[in-house]
Parts: sequence; C-alpha cells; structure tokens
Amino acid sequence: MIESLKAEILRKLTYSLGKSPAVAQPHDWLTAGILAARDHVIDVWQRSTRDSYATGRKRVYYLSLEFLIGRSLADTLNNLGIAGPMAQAMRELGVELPEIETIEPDAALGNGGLGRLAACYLEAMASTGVPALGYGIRYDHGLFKQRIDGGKQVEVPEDWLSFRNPWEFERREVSHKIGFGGSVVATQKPGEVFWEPEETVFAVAYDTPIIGWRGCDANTLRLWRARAMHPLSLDAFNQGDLVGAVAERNRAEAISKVLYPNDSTPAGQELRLRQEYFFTSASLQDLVRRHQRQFGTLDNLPEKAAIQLNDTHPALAVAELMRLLIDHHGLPWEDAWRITNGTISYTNHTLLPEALETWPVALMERLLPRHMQIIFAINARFLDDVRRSTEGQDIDLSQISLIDEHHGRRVRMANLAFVGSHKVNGVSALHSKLMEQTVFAPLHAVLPGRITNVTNGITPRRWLFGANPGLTRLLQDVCGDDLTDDITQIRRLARHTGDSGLHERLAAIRRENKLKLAKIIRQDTGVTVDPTALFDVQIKRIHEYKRQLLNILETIALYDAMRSEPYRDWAPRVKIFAGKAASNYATAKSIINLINDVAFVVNNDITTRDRLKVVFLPNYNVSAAELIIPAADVSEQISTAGMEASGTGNMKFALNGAVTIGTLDGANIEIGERVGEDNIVIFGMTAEEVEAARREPRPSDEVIAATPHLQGVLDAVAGGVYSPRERDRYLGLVDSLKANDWFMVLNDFESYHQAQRRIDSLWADQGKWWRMSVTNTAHCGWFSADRAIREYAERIWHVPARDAKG
Ligand code: 26V
Repeated sequence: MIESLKAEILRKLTYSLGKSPAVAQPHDWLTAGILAARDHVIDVWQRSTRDSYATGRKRVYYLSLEFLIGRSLADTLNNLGIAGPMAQAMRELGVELPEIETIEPDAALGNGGLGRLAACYLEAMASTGVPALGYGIRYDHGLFKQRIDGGKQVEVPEDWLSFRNPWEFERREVSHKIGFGGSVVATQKPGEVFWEPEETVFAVAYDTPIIGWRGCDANTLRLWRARAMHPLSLDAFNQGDLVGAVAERNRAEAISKVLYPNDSTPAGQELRLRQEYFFTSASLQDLVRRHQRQFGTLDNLPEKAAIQLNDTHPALAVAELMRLLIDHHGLPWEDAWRITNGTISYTNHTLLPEALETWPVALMERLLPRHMQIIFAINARFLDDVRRSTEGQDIDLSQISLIDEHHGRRVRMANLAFVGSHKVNGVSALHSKLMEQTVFAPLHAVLPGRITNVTNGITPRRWLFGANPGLTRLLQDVCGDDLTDDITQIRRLARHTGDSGLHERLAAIRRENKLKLAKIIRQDTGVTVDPTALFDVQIKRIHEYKRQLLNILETIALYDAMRSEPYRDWAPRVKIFAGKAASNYATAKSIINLINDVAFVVNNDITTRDRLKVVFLPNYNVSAAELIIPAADVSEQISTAGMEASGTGNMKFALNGAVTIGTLDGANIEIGERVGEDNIVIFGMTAEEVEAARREPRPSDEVIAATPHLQGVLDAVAGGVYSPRERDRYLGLVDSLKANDWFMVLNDFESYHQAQRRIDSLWADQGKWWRMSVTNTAHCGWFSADRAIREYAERIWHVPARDAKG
C-alpha cells in the first residue's frame, strides 16, 4: 500500500504537475496528494453512479445556495481508510502530511450553519448509501476572510480557486441555457404560451465526488458556473470599444462571482434573485433531462426523484418545474402539479420574520415573467381550493396567499415553497413546533400534517473522528472498534461515567488539544493562555440574537469581581470568541470591536493575569472549528430563546465532551433531554417568557436596578473604560440596549451570571466535571447526521438508507 501510494504521488507530481521532487513546493505535494487520493475516490464514484443508474433507484437532489465544505483531503483519506498509509508514504518522500493538509484552502461556499449542514448531509448521504446529488453555485469567491485591525473587523476577498481546485471536474458538455427577462408569447395552439427570454446565460457543471465512510459509496456535488453565450462582442471590439466588447460576459459571469456574505438581512438585490434562479433552473433542467433519458416519461418523477429545498433560496423550483413540465413537455396543469408537489419538499431554517425572503412582484415580472404568471396561477387555484374546502369558516386568505399585498406586492417565497411541497420541515423540535404556532400557523391550519420535524445532525466523521483522533482512539478502546461504523455504540461509554482512570485519560487528551489551540492563539493574537485554565468558547456568526454581547458583558462583570476580590480562589478562565459579522451589520461589528477592546484591557492587567484571558480569534471558518471544538471545556449556546432554529455547533461540542451553558432554545433542548439536566447548565427565559416580555417590556431601569453588577458594567462600557481613545464608541450600543432589549440581554443577565458561577463550582470538582463530560459524549451520538438523513429518507424522501450494520 505504502509503496504504491508513493508511486502514485510521484506520478502525479511528475506528470500532472510537471515537477520533480527536488523542486516541488509544499503546495505541489498537496496537489499531488489530492490527485492521488482522488483516483481512489473515482473508482468508487463511477461504480456508485453506474449502480444507481442500472437499478433505477430513486435519487435525492439537495438544492442549496450554500455548501460550506471546508478542507477535503483529511476527510477523504479518513473515509477511504488510507490516512495512515498516506501519511507514511508522504513521510518516506520527506513530506509531513499534517503540515501540507493545513495549506489546503477551505471551500467556504457558505455563511454558517445552513451551509455547513448541507456539507454534513452530503457526506452522510454518501455514508448511508442514499444516492444523491448536491446542486449549488461554484462561486469564484467564497465567504470573505476576516482580519482584525485595531480591534475592528476588516473584510478581505477570498480566493480559493487561485491555485485551481484539484477536486473538481469541469463538465463543459453539461451546460444549460438560463433565461432572464423578455416576454411570454402565445403559440399557435390555443392556450399554449412560451417564454422568450431577452437574455440567456449558460450554466456549466463542475462535479466534485463526495466519498462516504469506508469508501463504500460516493455521491456528486454539482456546482454551476455562469458563462456568457458570447464571451466577446466582435462588433464592439472592432470599433475599439474594448469595455463594451466584454460587457455581456461580465454581466453573465457576475452571477457566479461571489457568495452573498449576508445572514443579517435577506439580500434583496436583483443579482441575488438571478443567482437563485440560475442554479435552480440549471439543476431542474439537469435532473429532468436525466430522468427523461432514463425513463422516457416524467410521469413517474416523484417515484424516482426527491428534490429537497435548503431554505427558500431555491423556492423558484416550484414554478420552474411547473414551467418545464407544462411549457416544454406539454403536460396538463393538474399532472404537472401532482408531479411537482410529489417531488419537492422544503426545509425551513429560521422563523425571524425579517429573515423570510420576499421578492417584489414588479422585479419578478421583469426578470421572470413566465414564472410570475405561474405563481399567480398556483395562488389562484390554491386560494380557490381553500375557499371551497373551508366554507363558512373564518379564514384570512391574505395570510396564506403567495402574494403579500401590504408591502408593495411581494412574492412570499416561504409560502410558495410550502404550498409546492409535500413535506415541510423544521430543524429542531422547538423550531418545528413554533413553525406551526407562529409564522406558518395560517398555512398549517389549511394544510395540516404537512409540517414535520427533522432535528439537525452533524457528521461524526469530520467532527469527532477527524477533529479529535485522540478521543476517538479512547472511545474505540472503551466502546469497541465498530464505533466508527455505528456511532450509536458511543452509548456504551455511559457505563464508565464514574471511572477515574478514564477521566485521567480524557483529561490528558483534552490537554493535548488545548495545547495545540494555545499555540495557534499565540500565533494569531499574540496572547499567551494557560492550557490548565477552563476554555470557555463561543464560536459562530456574530449576531444580536446569538448574544455574544451577553457573554462579553458578563465577562466584564467577572473581571470586575476578580479585581475586587483578588484573594478568592477564582477558577482560571480563557474566554474564546470567533466569528464573522455580515459586512453591513453595524451592531455585530461593534460587538466584535467591544470584545477586542475588552480583551486588550483584560489581557494587559497584571492583577488578573493568571486568571482571566479574553481572546478573539480572527477568520473563523470550518478548519478553525475543527481545531477549537476538541479543546473546549465549555460551549456557549446562549441565543435568546425561540430564535436559534437549531444550532449545530452545540452538537459538535457536546459530542467532543464540552459542557453546554445554554438557553432552552433550538437543539439545546434536545441535548438536555439526552444528557440529563445535571449534565448541562441551562439558564434564562423560555421562548414563551420571551414572547410575553416582548408584549409587555419591563422598563430597563427597573431590570438594571434589580440586577447586581449590571449597572457598573454598562456604565464602564458606555463611559469608555474599554475604549479610552474614543470614549463614546459604545454609547450607542449601550443606549440601544436600554431603549429596547429585544434580545433579552439585560433580562437574562443575572440568570446567565448565576449559571456561570455554577460552571465555576462544577469545574472546581474535577471528578464531577469529567463525569458530566463523559455523559455528554455518551449521549450525543443521536445527533449524527446519519440519523437525520435516515429520518429524511424514511419520512420525506421515501428512499432506502443503509443502517449502521450495512
Ligand atoms: C438569520 C437572520 C437573523 C436575523 C435577521 C435576519 C436573518 C437572516 C437570515 C438568517 C439565517 C437564516 C438561515 C440560516 O442560516 N439558518 C440556520 O440554519 C442552521 C441549520 O439548520 C441552524 O442550525 C441555525 O440555527 C439557523 O440559524
């Protein structure tokens, strides 16, 4: 094995890269390693694809505007089971595999949880034998890189393709025409119409194989790149208009140029709608053509294809599939609707009303005139049906309509997705319940049974076996080698929660992980941290509802307390933050600034030197998460209750043995149910209490007066104690908190502070602490993406999935 791998790597280096070992740079070795690994994947991939064709099995099409893959080499080698031999082969060639693995750029084609979920699910579908294609956009530039300059976030363009992407295959022959604008014209046949777009761009496919666990199956991630029909206008060129000559090309290619870095407001711009339609149409044309070729009819599409919409970004699929079936394949409306509804299902990922996508009718009419007609027609039939079947009842049709008439006529994409799907799911039990009770209550009333829940999951391959090999070896010792094939075996650990020998081994593994992280912290921020201190971690997008502000304000209270009672035996802590703020989200950026300002003051204070450090790690991404999570003692999951649909970081931390401090929100609730209330630290208002408090807000003076320490903390921040060179830097931040505590930062402060003191006393008893940690790991196997995929497969897609025993 090792000899043949060496030969393969050298062949790639020589014949694919044109380099000899003597002059090869680290990046060349990386590419040669990837190409060698890729060959192993391709054998599996071609067999999987052939098999799924030959057997005519139903396939899943996962449509997502985001796939947050991260790096692929280590994951691929692990899944193929050749990580060890590859490392040895490289070593014998004079190269350290772990070092070159870290220069692989992250594929950051996503913003956060939603994109990472899509990546976990692709891998889990390959690991459970569900034939699937992921469809998305091949952005030239992924999520921006974050630098911290003088405590402030600075966005730097990301350029993951600058060294080319050795994982992908360009498929020039697989391309589809995507139209925009123009008009709808009648054909000779009465009632038949046809869309004549004014503008057409090509969508060209780029395929990446996604290998499953043990290399049993591989699926495809097919990403679309926009190309112009006419890359150069000769007329303009000949007249010397060089800019005009490439204008069409620039306009077309803008569609796949850059990922929208926005998770704070839905991106309302035309380019975003063009992106959404571009990838939705390309994907549907692609799968319809494949189906037609294979089966010669579209009648049985629902039996052979399941289309999953990852949020409303691909919701135009409902209208696009109707258009293809009716206008291109001549089906009557009723048949087209049965097929569309039977094939499509939709996952909702947020209930925040301001986050729900709507598009102006006028914009849709201009850009997608035929789709707008179809949406009106779907709406008319739907409202008619409801009117007829609910005669005599008091139903407000304006609420379930696909068109919002109150805000200048807009298409409600969530309603379109809901009505066009046979199943609609939320991503945690609480979230799905709130879907029924709030945003989707009117639709739920007329379409009962359509909403269902599939609690999110994470792939244990990347987030446990890959990220935490030390812990994995120990778990295999205790739970058996088949743990990696069947994560539910992790439960066996529960028999050993009180085993002090086990605790010691776990502590040693955690210490190693913390040392590794401490080294990076020093490299990236210059701060030295003590690996024996409690590592308290909050890593995720910066958002008011995720309440990094609550965390940093409480950190200030702790800092104050440590200084006023220096002789108490404070548990040393390192407060670790990381995350990006949307570039136009001023409050989130101000929170990053505050964390860094507090860090500067605290880290330079010799009186708390051995007890408290505050760190903001720049440029949080998937690879950073893989390093940070296995080193965490405490996982901060402190969103305002009712606002975090699920959270998936919470699962990664708990599985790796961190103790959660969190609210009764999203998947925290289900983590608590599994690990038991003694093994999670819950605080704060419930979703119902939050709702009630918003209806009747308590005056903030009253809240502050009733909360010890809070006044002092707010005064210090507002008065410039942490920003001495710009004293009013945080005046606005504090004032707006006092004026309207929408996210319950002030309201939950005391409860959070007490919860942190509970953490202190639990940490003081290390025996108790490790018992909690073991219990978390033992009971979080359920949060595997494999379990989630099996639920989708059985209840929504109706496709078979392999169980753990194959
Ligand atoms: C969030 C927000 C929040 C406030 C205002 C505007 C706005 C706009 C967009 C979003 C993100 C929505 C979609 C999303 O990324 N949801 C995330 O999906 C994850 C996977 O299901 C889940 O774990 C996260 O809780 C959820 O925020």
